[in-house]
Amino acid sequence: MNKRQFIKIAGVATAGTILAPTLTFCSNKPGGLANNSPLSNNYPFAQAALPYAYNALEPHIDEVTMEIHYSKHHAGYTKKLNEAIEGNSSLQGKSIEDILGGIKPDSAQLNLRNNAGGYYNHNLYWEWMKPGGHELSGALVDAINGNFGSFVAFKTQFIDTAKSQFGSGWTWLILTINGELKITSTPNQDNPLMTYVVEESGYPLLGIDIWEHAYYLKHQNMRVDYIAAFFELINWDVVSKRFEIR
Ligand code: MN3
Repeated sequence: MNKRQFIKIAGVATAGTILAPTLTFCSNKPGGLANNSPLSNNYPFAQAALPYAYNALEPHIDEVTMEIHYSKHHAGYTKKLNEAIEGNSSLQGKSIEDILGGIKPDSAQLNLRNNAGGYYNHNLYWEWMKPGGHELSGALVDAINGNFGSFVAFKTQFIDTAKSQFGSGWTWLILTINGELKITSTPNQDNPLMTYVVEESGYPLLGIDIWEHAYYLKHQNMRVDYIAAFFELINWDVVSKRFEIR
């Protein structure tokens, strides 16, 4: 099946006469999750359940980091996202993907941008990891080989991008509207679905949180050790399913 059939580009004219391509994906999956989570995908947004115990990713990611990351940081983004939408009826019926796709890069939307991104990115981040990881297989193998030359070349580029990101943010493997796989990075809690905001938009297949709160207790300044640890945990089954439903 042609993946492009699943990706439509719509020119969107707004009151501000801004014309920008908007990525439209045929996913009604809650919060971008690849499973059949019963979460509602619109306001009020609920934090995705952590699919394993806080200590399940030891020794790669420690229990205290996971507990603080999930119960403080992610819970905080979720709460603040709902507060940002509370008085905004135009956003209340929208999916999180539609909200992300409509965010404009102006200061009036900065709070929504930060918290919508933080909410969505972490829902995915927990799912992208699994104790013991999961082997890469299926159609994504060919796509990675075709786009990067080899899995080793992909991994090298992903690690180099993540370790050289300045400050807090995320490094992504995205599927572009042209059906290409690319590695990108975004600052803060920006997300590749934020078409108006990011340099290169696309559908996030995989992402790593490279905020220090994700690793500093265990790995301190050795971000590269955390990135290597993340690779031991990647649930490639989830990544592949995100690729295959596009
Ligand atoms: Mn985080």
